[in-house]
Amino acid sequence: MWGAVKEKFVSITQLAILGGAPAFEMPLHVGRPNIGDRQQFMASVGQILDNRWLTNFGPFVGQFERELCRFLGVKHCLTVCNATIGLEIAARALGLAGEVIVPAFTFIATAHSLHWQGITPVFCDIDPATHTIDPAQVEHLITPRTTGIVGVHLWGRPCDIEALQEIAARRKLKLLFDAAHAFGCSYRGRMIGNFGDAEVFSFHATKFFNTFEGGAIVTNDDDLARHANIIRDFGFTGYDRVVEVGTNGKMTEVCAAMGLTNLRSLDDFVRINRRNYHAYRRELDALPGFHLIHYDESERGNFQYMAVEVDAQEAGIGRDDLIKVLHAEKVLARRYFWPGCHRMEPYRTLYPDAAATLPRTEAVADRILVLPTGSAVSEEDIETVCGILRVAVANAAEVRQRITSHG
Ligand code: T4K
Repeated sequence: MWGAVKEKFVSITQLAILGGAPAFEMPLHVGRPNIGDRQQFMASVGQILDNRWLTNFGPFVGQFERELCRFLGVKHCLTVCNATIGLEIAARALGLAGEVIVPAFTFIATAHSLHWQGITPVFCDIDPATHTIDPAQVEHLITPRTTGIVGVHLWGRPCDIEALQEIAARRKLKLLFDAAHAFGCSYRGRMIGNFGDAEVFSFHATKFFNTFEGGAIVTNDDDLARHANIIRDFGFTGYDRVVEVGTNGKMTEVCAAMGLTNLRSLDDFVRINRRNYHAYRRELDALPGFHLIHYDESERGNFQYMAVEVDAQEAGIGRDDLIKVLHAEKVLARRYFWPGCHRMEPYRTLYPDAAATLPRTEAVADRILVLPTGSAVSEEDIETVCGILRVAVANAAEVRQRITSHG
């Protein structure tokens, strides 16, 4: 058997999907926000109100950007209102146009940030071992219209950066990284943020490090930083002087204050995520058909996504049925990033045959299950979640039958 089953979950009849009471009273979310020292944050809010300086590059944004540069060891950091706008600004500042190669297995914002500005995202398959863009296929997708590659450090695990840099340099393409998941992670001992032409982080509420909404474009390229800075501020270079099309990408002071507060607790957030990751490993590694993603612990990581691939053959029950079982227990597990960008509009209509060229994306998207973690999730919660999964797997046929008969 697979270790001790939690007392509540010794028998199939206790599952909520079979009529039992839900395991949790309140929903257990995949990524509740981590929140640092409230007093420090509230004091900063008071300071902002006293300053009467709420946005437009105030002192909190300035300090936050300087601290991020120091933490990451990068020359330039431009905070933004969210990572989607950050990707749009970075793409425009880099002069991306025509076609840009992106993984299909990512959050839709990666593709939309390009399509929004008339750039064609060309979907590339992933390496099934890392879930990141496959450099070998990138090479095959390059055409005379290709201007760049956008790699995504999915789950905070870096892309094959060296291979992508080599291709980009040889084929004279721009290389941008969507580092939405990878704040606080390193690649070969160097912090993510230092690679490609630029990298973009997300500080959304659901990320392990948040500024409510927010993000940052980071780069070591002076000209690119200067250009992105102008685009972030409507195209202004001074009072009454606009030199190009820009947008409003600014971060507010209150978001920067949240960032400064949460930076102080960053190590705690990582420690808790790492503890949770190992708790899941202990509970699920021996469960048939459950393949947890691995984090390379010789590098810095944030452990913020607890992603599992479920092999329906080995487990006797598929990912979608397990989601139903978990949701009935108020465990709101997710299927990030099913069904893949190529199966969402407008790409689904534009490229109806894309799935045939993305077999590994398709396979992983059909198996992926993302479980709750973060500072709102305790080891006891994890034991309960894993107890539910064990009972569902041990009684797979009956659970499947119940789900089928109840639609
Ligand atoms: N690139 C990649 C690879 C990304 O994953 C993302 C965003 C981006 C780019 C774009 O970054 P941003 O423009 O967002 O900065 C969420 C987030 O909205 C999104 O930021 C994130 N990736 C994506 C993976 O997940 P949803 O639609 O799944 O979020 P939602 O509202 O269902 O929330 C997720 C969970 O968190 C729920 O279980 C509820 C809980 N929650 C949520 C919020 C907002 C809370 O407990 N408190 C909260 O305040 O997209």
